[in-house]
Amino acid sequence: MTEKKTILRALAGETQDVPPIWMMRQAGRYLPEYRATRAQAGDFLSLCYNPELAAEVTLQPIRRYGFDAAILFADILLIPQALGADLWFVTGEGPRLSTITSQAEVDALKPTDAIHDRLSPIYETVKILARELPKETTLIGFAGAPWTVATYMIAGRGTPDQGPAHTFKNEDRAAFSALMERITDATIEYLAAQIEAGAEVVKIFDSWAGSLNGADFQDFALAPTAKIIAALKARHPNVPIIAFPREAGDAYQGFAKATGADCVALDNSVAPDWAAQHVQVDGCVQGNLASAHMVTGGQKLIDETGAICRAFAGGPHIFNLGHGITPDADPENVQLMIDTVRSGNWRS
Ligand code: 1CP
Repeated sequence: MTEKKTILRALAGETQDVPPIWMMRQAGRYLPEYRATRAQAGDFLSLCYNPELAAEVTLQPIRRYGFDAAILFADILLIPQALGADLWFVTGEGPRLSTITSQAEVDALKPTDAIHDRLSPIYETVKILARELPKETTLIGFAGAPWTVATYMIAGRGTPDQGPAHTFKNEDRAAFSALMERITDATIEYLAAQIEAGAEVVKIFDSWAGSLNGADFQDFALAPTAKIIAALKARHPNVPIIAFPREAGDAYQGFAKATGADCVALDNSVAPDWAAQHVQVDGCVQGNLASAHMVTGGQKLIDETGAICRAFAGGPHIFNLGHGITPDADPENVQLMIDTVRSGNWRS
């Protein structure tokens, strides 16, 4: 056995008796200690840009649960802000941004080099975490994938169907492609800086990949992710990368090979047995318990957690939810999920 951390072993392709575990949005509103620190910071963005407090909320779920990985506390919408978009959060509603709907607005964005002016506190958070995390815990940095980030920059908010982004893509392909390129370049520099500050793994969140089909999926979900991964691998060949093309469906198959990702994160619309056969054959997978179980708990949580562990037991697997935990989740259900995974009682 190597000394390597459990998450890094899974990402290197090792099959383990018990899969390592962490949870999307593990630092978040379901935790009373998170709500207290967020109140101390004043608001969500002030929390993101305060390295001491952002490191504190990143560490809270590690202290409480001993997850195998910590994910940097920040947000995918900090890149638009670093590129010059206005960004604010409306309490109870979500993010709002100035919109982009023309080539002139794309041209007015700040140059890629300028992003670090805004984002340097995030690198400071990473440095604190690299120092303070327990030796066995892996530090994950992240960014949004270009398509998902573009959907927010174009619409100025979250949308149920990413309608404004599809309209812009279909009506002004040149300006849309220019925007995608600007985000892609900025994301490469942002993730490289996180790695240089101490992130051991990075994850690319394409939350709205599922709204792209056919050639659009190839051009705007797969290709930009492949470009980011190639650029990062050229500079940091030993840093593993997790890609999350959420709700990609059949297009999960082959995604790791086509993009160079070391691991593909699965949402809970994917059947674990199908994914073991068609996705895990190419390497590590992460996922994919429905986050609703963190609200409802009980025997159903235990059964579903076990079924996922069994389905992926023949290959490299990192246990996680299929999407972020929600604010109405019960912290005790998170403990039940972890205990179920680590007990190994799910083995038949
Ligand atoms: O009120 C609060 O405290 C803010 C809630 C919150 C949190 C905890 C937001 C606002 N962002 C975050 C942190 C965050 N966001 C992390 C930190 C690390 C962790 O997982 O613990 C990460 C990785 C994200 C990523 C993120 N932000 C995504 C991709 C993943 C996903 O959930 O699909 C997306 C789409 C966002 C945008 C965003 N930020 C916040 C909200 C409420 C949203 C979604 C808005 C919408 O679509 O309407």
